[in-house]
Amino acid sequence: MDPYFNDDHRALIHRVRSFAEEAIVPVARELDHTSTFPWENVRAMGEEGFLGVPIPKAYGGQELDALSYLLVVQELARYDASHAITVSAHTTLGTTPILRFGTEAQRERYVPPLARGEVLGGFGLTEPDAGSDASRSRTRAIRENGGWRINGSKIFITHAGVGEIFTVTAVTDPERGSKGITNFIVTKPTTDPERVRQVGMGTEADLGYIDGVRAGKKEDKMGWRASDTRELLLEDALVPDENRVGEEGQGFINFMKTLDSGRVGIAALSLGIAGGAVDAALEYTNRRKQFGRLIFDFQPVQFRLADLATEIQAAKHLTYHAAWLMEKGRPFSKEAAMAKLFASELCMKATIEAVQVMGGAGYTDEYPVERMMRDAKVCEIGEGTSEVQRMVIARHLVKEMAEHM
Ligand code: COS
Repeated sequence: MDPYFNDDHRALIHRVRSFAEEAIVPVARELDHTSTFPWENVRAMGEEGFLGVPIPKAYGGQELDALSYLLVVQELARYDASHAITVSAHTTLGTTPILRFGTEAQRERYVPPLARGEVLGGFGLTEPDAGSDASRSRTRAIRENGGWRINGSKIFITHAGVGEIFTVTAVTDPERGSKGITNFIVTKPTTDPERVRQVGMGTEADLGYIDGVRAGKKEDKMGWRASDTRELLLEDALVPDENRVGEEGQGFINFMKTLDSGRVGIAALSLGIAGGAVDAALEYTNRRKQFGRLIFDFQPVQFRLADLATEIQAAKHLTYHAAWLMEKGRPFSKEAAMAKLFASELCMKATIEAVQVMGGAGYTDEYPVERMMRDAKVCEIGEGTSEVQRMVIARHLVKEMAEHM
């Protein structure tokens, strides 16, 4: 029995697994092959409340704790990482910046449709010349008629096509570096009008779309193929000042805070993939025989799976500890980076090992581990590469050392 979970957490895990087995398992392979966004399942996840797990009820959410949210992401990823990143990017990146840093009017207008899963959201930070070095943003916002004229391009943006509400960064004072960056809410219509009409969610025309905000080319990705990733273009977009989120110059720091939570989400997603891969390998090696005995009965296979199970347990402690700090409102930036670093590198390793012990079968799409292996790679890249996580951790170590001197 896991000491972190209460009965509500256990019931939630059960509910997510039942949903995934019924709705995701039958279609995950096809969605991956065709790189199709799973609109029906997204609507169903909205109905289940999975698109607003930690959001207060007053704003249309479920008002569950941080661990509940992470468990939803983790359990979805056990079956399909694309569904999990859709929930994670929509919730942490798409919804929480407005909830945490927005005005009451912004919260009331934008959070309920997001938390109820009526429209999808995202956030726009990365640019062609500003990836790991996120404060090098070139997207420019210039004051005009009491609003802001914004020009620039955001790349690798989850939901840039399917989504309608985004919080983006733009430079409002180029002289001030990371302190000259501000956040704005921008809106655009979904790129899938016919599909959203069929499924009955995904668009909200009275959001009032902003001219000049549009999605660019869809990325053809190695993994997370059923999630939507595109460029988000801001072309002479006139954004009213009432869409500014937080104070001028606070945009970079607010996005860094958002990414701290996002990184714990990626740790949970990585844990889900790793757990799914080890389960698949355990099941297969306890069924298939070679040289007259079960593959699992070869000690090197047992040792590999035992090591992975141990490391998954360690990753759980790191991730749930970061969640606990987050829930208590304590600093958790270092712990988030540690959890994300360890869990994402573990999920890459676990999926490679799962394919290896399953041999030829693991390498085919008859089993989900080859997809998991492709899905794992981006966990070491998205929401800050492993190198960025190590930079963040190292900076905390130096700071802590200075504090203790
Ligand atoms: N919480 C609160 N404040 C933070 C913060 C955090 N997690 N991280 C940085 N800040 C603050 C710093 O304290 C600093 O403020 P002061 O000047 O008042 O001290 C300010 O933000 C600038 O921070 P820093 O100097 O560390 O910025 P750098 O330009 O050196 O960037 C890294 C730091 C590399 C850590 C940052 O750019 C980063 O995380 N890059 C990766 C971005 C990323 O994850 N992209 C993926 C997006 S995909 S969704």
